[in-house]
Amino acid sequence: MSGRIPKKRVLATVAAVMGIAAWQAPAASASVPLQYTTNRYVGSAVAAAYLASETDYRAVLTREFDNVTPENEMKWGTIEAVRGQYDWSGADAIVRYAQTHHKTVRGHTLVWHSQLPDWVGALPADELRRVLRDHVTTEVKRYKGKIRAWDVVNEIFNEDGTWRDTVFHQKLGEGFVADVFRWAHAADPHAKLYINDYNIEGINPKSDAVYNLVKTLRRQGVPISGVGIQGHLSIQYGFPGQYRENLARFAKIGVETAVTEADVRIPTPPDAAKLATQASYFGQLWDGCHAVRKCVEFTTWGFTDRHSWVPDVFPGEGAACLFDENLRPKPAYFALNP
Ligand code: 9MR
Repeated sequence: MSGRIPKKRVLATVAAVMGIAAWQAPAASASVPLQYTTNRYVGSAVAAAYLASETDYRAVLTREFDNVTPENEMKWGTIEAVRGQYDWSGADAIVRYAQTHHKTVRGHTLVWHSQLPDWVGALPADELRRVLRDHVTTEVKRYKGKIRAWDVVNEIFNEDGTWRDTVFHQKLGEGFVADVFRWAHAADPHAKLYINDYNIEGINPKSDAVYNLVKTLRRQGVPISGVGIQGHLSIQYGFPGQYRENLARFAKIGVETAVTEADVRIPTPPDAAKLATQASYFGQLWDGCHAVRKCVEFTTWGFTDRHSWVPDVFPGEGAACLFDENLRPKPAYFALNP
């Protein structure tokens, strides 16, 4: 993340030059928004609907973060649910918001087995390949110059490191990955291009598979710039082992890393002890990213417990975000911004 000066340091320097006493955070209330405390991009997933309808949601997002990731608006199932009928409205609204507020955008996601329209899955191999090339090219070109980084392929491996059985893998073979990176690069040569997955925070068979694939693709000259580590954690399962070592090994082979979807779910109801454990997990994710060269971004999967995918998918768990339902910062927030 060369070239970016920590904004907190800039503020301190300005204060020093002006003869103002060094800035001090009041106890338990950080008055410097998170985005100004770090030289990493700090982002959140965002939903266009809430951005339009909830003033307080929009205000906290604008204040705290300098990157946004559309939570669902750029997925194939959203933009082309019916073949040939495009709906860019949500994606356009988020990109417009980002441009107006000088925030970067992480595009999410071009190729994913989930939220994939049925018509795509039904195509024969040769047509699927053509349609996939069109899809990647059309979407990347539409936002050319406006997306800092794309999650090009999402969740292509199983937990044991074998390839996930998707229509793309079944019909096109492993080569579809190199193809989509090349098409995306041709459509926007300046965008960073990532592979993204969950349960690859630590060193394990799945992160080994990502590591080996990235090494191979780099050797073949495929334009892949980074690895997105989603960071969906639960306080029930312990913090992933060898997280920093994992980030470091990717840096060593020349690719960026980003924490792309961090949240830490807890069995509900939350209490002080659970929130403290959650804060420690968030802190470890954040600190590890800051400790490793080339970990350039820390993005959370939503910022408020008011809107989170967790309770829908994990009944009995929730409260996974940095801010509570009323947009009050939780202990986890103060672990990142003391
Ligand atoms: O948060 C997203 C939720 O609103 C959608 O219903 C869901 C669809 O599968 O996708 C969620 O986001 C996922 C992301 O796109 C990829 N990594 C896992 C995220 C949580 O499921």
